[in-house]
Amino acid sequence: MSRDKLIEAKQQWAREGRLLTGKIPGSTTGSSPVAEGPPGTGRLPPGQVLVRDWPVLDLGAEPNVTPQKFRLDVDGAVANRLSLSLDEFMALPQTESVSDIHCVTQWSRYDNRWKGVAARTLLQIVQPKPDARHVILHSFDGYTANIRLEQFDQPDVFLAHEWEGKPLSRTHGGPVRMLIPQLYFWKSAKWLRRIQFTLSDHPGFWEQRGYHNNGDPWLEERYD
Ligand SMILES: Nc1nc2c(c(=O)[nH]1)N[C@H]1C(S)=C(S)[C@@H](COP(=O)(O)O)O[C@H]1N2
Ligand SMILES: [Mo]
Repeated sequence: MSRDKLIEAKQQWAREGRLLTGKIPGSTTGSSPVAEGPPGTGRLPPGQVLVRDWPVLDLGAEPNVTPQKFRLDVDGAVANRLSLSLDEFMALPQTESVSDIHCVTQWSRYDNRWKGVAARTLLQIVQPKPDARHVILHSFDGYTANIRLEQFDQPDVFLAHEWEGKPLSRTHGGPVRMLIPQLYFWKSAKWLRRIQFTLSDHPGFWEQRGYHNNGDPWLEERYD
């Protein structure tokens, strides 16, 4: 599928409200009983289907980010800006975690083992200014995604470069991708290039095309 057709198809999903179950935990409007409880009581968010493989979803460009081409800038409303080579990034304190993936196109994948730099490690280094509220993720393919600072500032949010003990593949966003397990996976920008801290919000690629600005799978925040 061409890039334009893919984008148009996914915008159409948003317009139609495709896949919406209405079975939001605690909601009384759904026609059938709540299948899964809120976080901690059930593991599969409403409307999701469990898969074992790991689908690839992107705009089709899949940039070849060699170690030489790699650079990660962290800038905007921070006390200490960073511009890191891949070696410098790898020299930061490393952490491992296991988390689930929930993609808005309905698949979920449990127990992914990640290694990388925890967002909180990065926050300690760059020190966001007191008025910083948002984090804008920019990728080598021109993709962007926006989250709030408190969504970035979570123990399971990572700048990941390993999956299941192996370097993250190019198709899945290597050498370094964002990982935000508590939000739909479109927020987890692949081929990460820049992390920008801002005072005001700047909707990202899919957020400008009908997808929800917040993207919480437990609240089924698929579309805006
Ligand atoms: N840079 C970049 N990041 C991206 C995308 C993209 O097109 N470009 N697609 C997003 C979408 S819509 C999804 S569902 C996930 C898919 O990640 P995966 O291919 O590793 O499963 O990446 C997200 N991050
Ligand atoms: Mo997606």
